[in-house]
Amino acid sequence: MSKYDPGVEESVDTEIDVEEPPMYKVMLLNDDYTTMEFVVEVLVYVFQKSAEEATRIMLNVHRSGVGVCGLYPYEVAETKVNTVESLARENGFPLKCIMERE
Ligand code: TYC
Repeated sequence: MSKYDPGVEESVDTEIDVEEPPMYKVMLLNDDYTTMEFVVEVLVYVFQKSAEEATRIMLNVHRSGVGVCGLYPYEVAETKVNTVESLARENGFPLKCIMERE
């Protein structure tokens, strides 16, 4: 009775509702004091951008006032914002980094 019978097909509901976590945009804001070089370093170090992509994002922020660095789940986004702001303060720059729900 309790023996596994390979002749009987088991009907197991394999469909699981997997909710994607909400994503957050992490953005840099322009200012007049943070050096371009520092912003590029932050984009490479914190957001794993190539030097070329980092330069492109930095120039976009410089020209338009704001730019997206990436999309991340809440805790990852929060950690990146805190890391950017800590690095900026340690280096005497007013660079602002914010996050916004997608
Ligand atoms: N505007 C800054 C400058 O001219 C450069 C800069 C770019 C600062 C992007 C912040 O998020 C920023 N030195």
